[in-house]
Amino acid sequence: MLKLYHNPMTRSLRVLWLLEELGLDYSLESVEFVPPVEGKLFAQKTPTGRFPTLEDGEITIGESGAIIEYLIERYSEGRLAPPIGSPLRAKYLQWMHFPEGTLNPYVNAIQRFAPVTPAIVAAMREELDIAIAFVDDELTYNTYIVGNDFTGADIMLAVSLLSVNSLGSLVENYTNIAAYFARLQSRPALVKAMQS
Ligand SMILES: N[C@@H](CCC(=O)N[C@@H](CS)C(=O)NCC(=O)O)C(=O)O
Repeated sequence: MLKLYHNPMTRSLRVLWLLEELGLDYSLESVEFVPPVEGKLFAQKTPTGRFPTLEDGEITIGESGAIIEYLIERYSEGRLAPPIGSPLRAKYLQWMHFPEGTLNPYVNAIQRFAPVTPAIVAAMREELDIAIAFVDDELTYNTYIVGNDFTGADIMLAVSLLSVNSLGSLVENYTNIAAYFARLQSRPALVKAMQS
């Protein structure tokens, strides 16, 4: 049985969204988010100390990207990812890892250091803006981030873009991203995940 330790304000939204997209049976344990104290990370009340955490029988797994890849590999029956070895696979992997590898480090740093180091934060915002423009450009000709089909990489990216959005008016500034958000928000699986 799949069990997700969930808090709606966190990256566990990614996993919940995917569980809904795949139509899997799962149980949800809603867990309160404890604001991290300096030097005390991994203190959330989940088996890994962070969100998201998924249990699948004997298996316990953290890291949202790893969980998305694991669930798709194990349960999607070929959906939501280009097959291994296919031409689109490299692009899929790039966009699967871009959100946590490139976007979120800026978001985390801006949120953490905004009150104390405005000059550094301003520089990071500029760099983040360049990364966002790169995403917007990629969406010029594509319906989804890897091409015409919705994949797990969209789940990874969209939730990072929501975090970026919480820092400013991203959607208004980037028309391709705004249209992409509108397309994603019409997906019943996301609507359901956002209600939990
Ligand atoms: N790269 C990790 C980041 C996990 C993460 O930072 N989770 C946050 C909530 S979105 C958290 O649990 N923070 C509390 C902590 O790290 O102690 C992922 O994608 O799962």
